[in-house]
Amino acid sequence: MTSATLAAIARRGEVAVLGLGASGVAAARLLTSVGARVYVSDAGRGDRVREAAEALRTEGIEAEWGTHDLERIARAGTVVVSPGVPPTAPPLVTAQARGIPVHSEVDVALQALSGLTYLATTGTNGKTTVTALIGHLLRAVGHPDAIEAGNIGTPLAEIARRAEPPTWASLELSSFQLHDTPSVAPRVAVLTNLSPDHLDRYDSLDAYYGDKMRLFANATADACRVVNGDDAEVLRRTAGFAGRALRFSLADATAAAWFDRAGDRLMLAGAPLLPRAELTLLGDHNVANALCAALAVWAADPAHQTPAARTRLAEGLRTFRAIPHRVEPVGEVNGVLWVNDSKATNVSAARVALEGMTRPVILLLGGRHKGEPYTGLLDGIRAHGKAVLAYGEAAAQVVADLRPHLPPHVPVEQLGSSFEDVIARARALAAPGDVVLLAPACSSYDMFTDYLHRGETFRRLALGA
Ligand code: UMA
Repeated sequence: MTSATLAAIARRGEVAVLGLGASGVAAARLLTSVGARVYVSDAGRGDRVREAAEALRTEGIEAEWGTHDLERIARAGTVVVSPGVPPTAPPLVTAQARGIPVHSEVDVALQALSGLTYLATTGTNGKTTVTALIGHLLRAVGHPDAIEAGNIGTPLAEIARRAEPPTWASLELSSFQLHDTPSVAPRVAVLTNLSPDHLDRYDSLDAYYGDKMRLFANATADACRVVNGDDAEVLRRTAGFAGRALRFSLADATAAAWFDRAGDRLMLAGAPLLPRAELTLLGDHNVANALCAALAVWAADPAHQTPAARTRLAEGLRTFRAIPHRVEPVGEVNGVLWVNDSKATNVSAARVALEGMTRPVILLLGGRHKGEPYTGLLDGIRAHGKAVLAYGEAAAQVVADLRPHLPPHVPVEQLGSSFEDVIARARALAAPGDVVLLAPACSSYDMFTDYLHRGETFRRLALGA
């Protein structure tokens, strides 16, 4: 689709935008700016939704909260959906029954940004870090206006309203967004990995992976994809798509980008790119993220493959810092490194963080239990653990799952719901050379507003502020 179809959407009648979160608000404003008649609704009743509706109303956009007017939506020419609205939601069921075209906010924005060259990243884990890395590397190789958008935080529709939109972008696309983005056609499509997730929304793993695969739906012979060569599921599912396939790998020297462990360096296109020690990110998973992003940017344009561009790519990797709350080293105090992975809200994310540690770990585990057993962390704790501090609502469950399986020299201590006490105990246990890792494997809602609040609190207390 081209930007002409945005005008076509406007002509087709009222556009029903679903959701008053960041995406819905940005889509409503973008569509209004191209002359569409817009009706935005959100079933939520909270202050955030009400305030968003009121803000749009002051701009002359019809917005309603606490309900979706299904009769009105049934008469719409187009429905534009926010990623958090599941396909089973009544307005989407209505749209489907009436044959009304449904587009994601990203799809609408892409149609407005016909001059944009973009790399798009999806996958179960690591996609936010890879998206941020790609944006940083694009700027490093000579696109100073390159931006990051999509699931990473800034809706693409917000970018599309800029008077001078960027010419390059790094987009993070979730499976929810890809579900309704038929026009997606990135310069480079990136798939970090595949593992089970979001099974509260999808009927099956196949349906979840199927939405991820929509990233490649428009791939032609001159398309390019960068995929994880160490992930059999990724290789199997992407094998049939047209275009050039480039792999990154932590072990395979035949991959286009790979980690030469013996030489302790990152390799790109047959030559050394950067010594591992010069990448400040912790853990093998971050080496994979760096290889993936460097390869994607390298592949995106022949101009990124010159010796000068290669030097800038390496410099970009060197200057990239961890994204807050994602295996983020917040500081070293008296020889103890404090690492904030507050975003690790499930067992698999916590396991990746734990396995990336190279020092003895005091692991802070707990919060609101989400139903998964913590036994999935046992191997990582056996390999790296010095102690586990279980806290919050999940504390008793953490102890029950872990303590019977760990040797006595790796204690699992149960604490309460004072995060100050948790940090004080970690400080008492830690010796120079240790790491205190917050990788809670739980949601934060028992003690904090959200994972950001939890991570900020950890940072403040860790640094003794
Ligand atoms: N709603 C209805 N009717 C329904 C169901 C929901 O009106 O039947 C409403 C909700 O009340 C809510 C709105 O619809 O107000 C949905 O908003 P949203 O959840 O899509 O929130 P946005 O603020 O638009 O944020 C979305 C992404 N959120 C989700 O995918 C859940 C953000 O990703 C993204 O940063 C943002 O667009 C900008 O592109 C967040 C996320 O958690 C970070 N993503 C998931 C993840 O990473 O695992 C996929």
